[in-house]
Amino acid sequence: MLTIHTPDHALHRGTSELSDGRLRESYECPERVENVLVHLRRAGLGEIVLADEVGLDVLTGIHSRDYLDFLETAWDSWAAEGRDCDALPFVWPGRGMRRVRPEHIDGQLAYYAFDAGTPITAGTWPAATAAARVAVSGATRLSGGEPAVFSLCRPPGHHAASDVYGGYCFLNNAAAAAQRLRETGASRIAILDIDYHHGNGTQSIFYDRGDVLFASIHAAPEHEYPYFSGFADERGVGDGEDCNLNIPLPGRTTFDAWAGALDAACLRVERFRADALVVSLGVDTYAGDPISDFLLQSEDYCRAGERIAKIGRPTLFVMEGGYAVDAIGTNVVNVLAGFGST
Ligand code: Q9C
Ligand code: ZN
Repeated sequence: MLTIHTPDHALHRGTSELSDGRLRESYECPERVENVLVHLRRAGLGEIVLADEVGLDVLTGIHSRDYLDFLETAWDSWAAEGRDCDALPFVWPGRGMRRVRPEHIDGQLAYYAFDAGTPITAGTWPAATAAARVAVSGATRLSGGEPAVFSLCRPPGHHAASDVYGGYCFLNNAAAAAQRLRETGASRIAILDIDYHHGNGTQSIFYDRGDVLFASIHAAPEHEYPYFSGFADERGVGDGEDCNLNIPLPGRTTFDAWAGALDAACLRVERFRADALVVSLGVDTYAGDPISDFLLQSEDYCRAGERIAKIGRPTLFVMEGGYAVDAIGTNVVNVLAGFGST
């Protein structure tokens, strides 16, 4: 399997996310990617290359112009207030208040963010655009005939919607890849999201589209972040009706139950007869993950990869979550090796 990455991810290192009532350094850290690269090289899974110099016009197909402009300039606006710490929102438009875009940076952070756990730093925009380039490069390689590609994106993307950021995500890498595949000849794309958290951003971007299926297995939102998205009755609207599948699972879910849900999601993907498959690959379902509550073991990820391979489509894996830094590489390599073994 071909892996695509960039060193520019390291430009983004959050030092303050709000977690359990305190500010702490972000769980979503550069060491995650370094650990994945160590294990990919050790496993000899295939070529590892840098992202191509692809343009990012595709982003305007999935994000609004005002949102992209905000992200690009947010750090400068923040720094212009004399602040040198990470930028976080501290207020939100609650029920009954007006959702009008404020002029002050503090108001804009509140307008575009949906949590206080996603710090913007001086390097966030260059890192996020580099991650999008890693994803779009992967899509381009897939269109060019490569059967399977791993885009080692960081920061992750699946919580980012058209004009909303959160959950450590700014630009939706998987959505950008899917959009790119659509623009380069594919008629139907399936996105399979196996991150522990619901991919609310990806769901939202494609919710009214019938050309992109979104299928996700994740922790039930009654009890887990992002709390306000990911319920089983969210099935798409308009042209996108029945092109959205959510399979929420309870806390402490083990591999047996999770594998049953994966099979159901894969069956739906197979029935969609997509030209290509994008997998939002989070390994925060791991039992040792510090912020998650599923019980998958490292060996289980091989079986997950095997099941995904059975779908039998050109496949782009896009890195999402996974915060057990010492195990993330093993778990990712196991998915990719399981995929390649069949
Ligand atoms: N006490 C992804 O996996 N909540 N994002 C953290 C820590 C945010 C996860 C709470 C989780 C976001 C891409
Ligand atoms: Zn996650």
